[in-house]
Amino acid sequence: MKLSKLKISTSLFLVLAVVSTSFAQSRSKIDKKQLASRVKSEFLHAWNGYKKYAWGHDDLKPLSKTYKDWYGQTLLMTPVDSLDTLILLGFKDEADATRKYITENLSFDKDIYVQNFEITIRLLGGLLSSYQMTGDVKLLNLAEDLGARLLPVFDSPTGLPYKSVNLKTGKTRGEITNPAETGTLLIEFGTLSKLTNKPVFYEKAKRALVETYNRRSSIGLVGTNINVETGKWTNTDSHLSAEIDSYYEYLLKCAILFDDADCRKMWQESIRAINKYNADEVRGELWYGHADMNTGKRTATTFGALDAFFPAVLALSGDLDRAQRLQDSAYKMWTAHGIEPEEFDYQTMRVGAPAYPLRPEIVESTYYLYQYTNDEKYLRMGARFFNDFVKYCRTDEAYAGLKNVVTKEKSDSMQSFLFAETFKYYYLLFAAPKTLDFKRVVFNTEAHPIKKTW
Ligand code: DMJ
Repeated sequence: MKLSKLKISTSLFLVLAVVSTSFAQSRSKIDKKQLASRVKSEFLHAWNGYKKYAWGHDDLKPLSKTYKDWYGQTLLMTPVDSLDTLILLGFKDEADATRKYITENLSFDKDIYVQNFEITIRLLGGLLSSYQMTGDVKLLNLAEDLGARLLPVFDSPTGLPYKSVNLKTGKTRGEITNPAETGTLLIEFGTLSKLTNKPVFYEKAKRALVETYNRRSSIGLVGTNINVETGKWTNTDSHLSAEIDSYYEYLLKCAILFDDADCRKMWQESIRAINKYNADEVRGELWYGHADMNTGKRTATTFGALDAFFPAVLALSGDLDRAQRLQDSAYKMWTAHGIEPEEFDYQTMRVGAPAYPLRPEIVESTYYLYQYTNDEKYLRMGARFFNDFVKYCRTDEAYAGLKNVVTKEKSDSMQSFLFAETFKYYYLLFAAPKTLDFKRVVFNTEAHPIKKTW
């Protein structure tokens, strides 16, 4: 119907005027400088809350304004995870004071069982990238001490790592694990190896990655859970979500960081299977769902906040087309409720698991896509995410995750990846390119940038 034939009432005219103005506004040039400075002040808001109520402990509990230590004693999770972000955001005095506090107070000589994966990506990764940025050799010494204490995890009959290790005794436990925990170690252990000239770190973590890959099914997929003593899968659901996600990420990133031809081949074989069995077209949109690792049969049409890392990995692999299409889908997931849920059924567009624990993945992918395309669309997308994030997750003295993205009820949790990743990726998206040379680093899965200095 031609517009001229419409009898436009005054109110319809007003609606059209408003819509066209907001459309024009959304197309107006994004003020990167102003956004970068807002990210910095929001970072400080959260950081000051951590300092006021939880300094020296692992995490702040933002609603009860107290702290949480993961294992009863502190491992300085938030300070170590945050240090390279403090440096990148230009908070020099805070960074110096935090680095000093870490080197004077952090000790791994503790009789506690820790989860190898989390400690590797947050602490080992954080210490290594901060060492590279500052040249403070005490950080490298801490990393080496930690790496040596974690090494017993690999002493299983298969070479797949146990889930936990006692930092003092070296005793291990947890034989049921998953590809994310067996395969997200090589960036950190490999870098430690290169920086200390000790091959053992590279060899053990590489073997764990290869042993995971070797147990893929005949159609090339891995499952969710595996027993490190028998090497048998205990859950055959295959997807890009929790417990598998960063295994795929490290196949590609280790190929790049270490020029490792085995990793490149494992990535190429894996992405072929993922694009065949996990990729799903719904309403003309690209999503990645769940499939049985042996039959390839679709088991669930769910995607979520964690899966939103995949556009970044696709872009890094050179597949910009799929990366952009998947990012458009992730944007739909976010805008369905103004913030993304942990689990989302892309077939019905309904929320499965409703929490939002301040995750960074969707921002990470926005940053990568902006780096590769220079398209303002990704700045606008990032600005939308950031505004929603501030609106719903900011508290009077810090930031809090959400229990439910529909009701926006908050949870008493502010994990260290808020500083390590979420704020870092928001800042890097809007900051001047000289802040960090994207092409010269590989980010570990906790957003700690590693430079190839070897
Ligand atoms: C982080 O610890 C890492 O990004 C990990 O790979 C997945 N989970 C959190 C962030 O969501």
